[in-house]
Amino acid sequence: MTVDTQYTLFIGTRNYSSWSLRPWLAMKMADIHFTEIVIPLRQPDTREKILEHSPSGKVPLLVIERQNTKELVWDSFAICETLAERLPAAQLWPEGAVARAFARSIAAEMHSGFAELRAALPMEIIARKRPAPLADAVHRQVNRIHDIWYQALKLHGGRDGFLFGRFSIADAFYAPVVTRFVTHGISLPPLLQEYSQRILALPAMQQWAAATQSESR
Ligand SMILES: N[C@@H](CCC(=O)N[C@@H](CS)C(=O)NCC(=O)O)C(=O)O
Repeated sequence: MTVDTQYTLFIGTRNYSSWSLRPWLAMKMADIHFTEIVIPLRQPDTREKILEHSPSGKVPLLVIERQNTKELVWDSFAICETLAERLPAAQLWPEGAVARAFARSIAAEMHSGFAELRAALPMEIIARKRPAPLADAVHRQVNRIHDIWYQALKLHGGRDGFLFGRFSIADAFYAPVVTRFVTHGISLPPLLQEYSQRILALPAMQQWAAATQSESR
């Protein structure tokens, strides 16, 4: 990593901002040093505050400053791809082409899909909800996530026990889902429960969860 490059990641309220968690976790796991700035969500001036920095009016936003240049990268997927491209040593995607294509596909599937699951089981890290019956579409999407995790772990998961062996952007994209399953009391089969525990036990995840406690809501 070049020492003269400075990274600033703008994120939303940690308890709710699943899109912010994804690149934040990827950066922590890759040991990329960055400054983080939290913009509280769900406030009357949230949009205005985000727009002071991010042209999309959304977080996350990564600001990359180097010498006299300042680049903006918004959107969780674009941020992760940009970091993977610029910092190959961080190995943010799996090494093998087949695993990498699979990892990209499932990260993109999460990024562009699962709307019903997202709406019915929102991320709310500190909450514990009573399990409720799931609508068919949500149930199908929970099952789809089971299939994705099973397939990745069986075909590509290795010694370190992440979806593609070592931690990758794919794990970062599914980390908010892990917390959603806990919050909403969605039970998992043993292999997936172990995977879920591994994600929750990451020091970075614990750091994120601890920080939600001191947030104003
Ligand atoms: N597709 C975008 C979605 C970003 C997004 O929806 N961010 C939410 C917070 S999680 C946001 O900024 N909302 C603006 C608001 O609440 O006013 C991404 O992947 O980064």
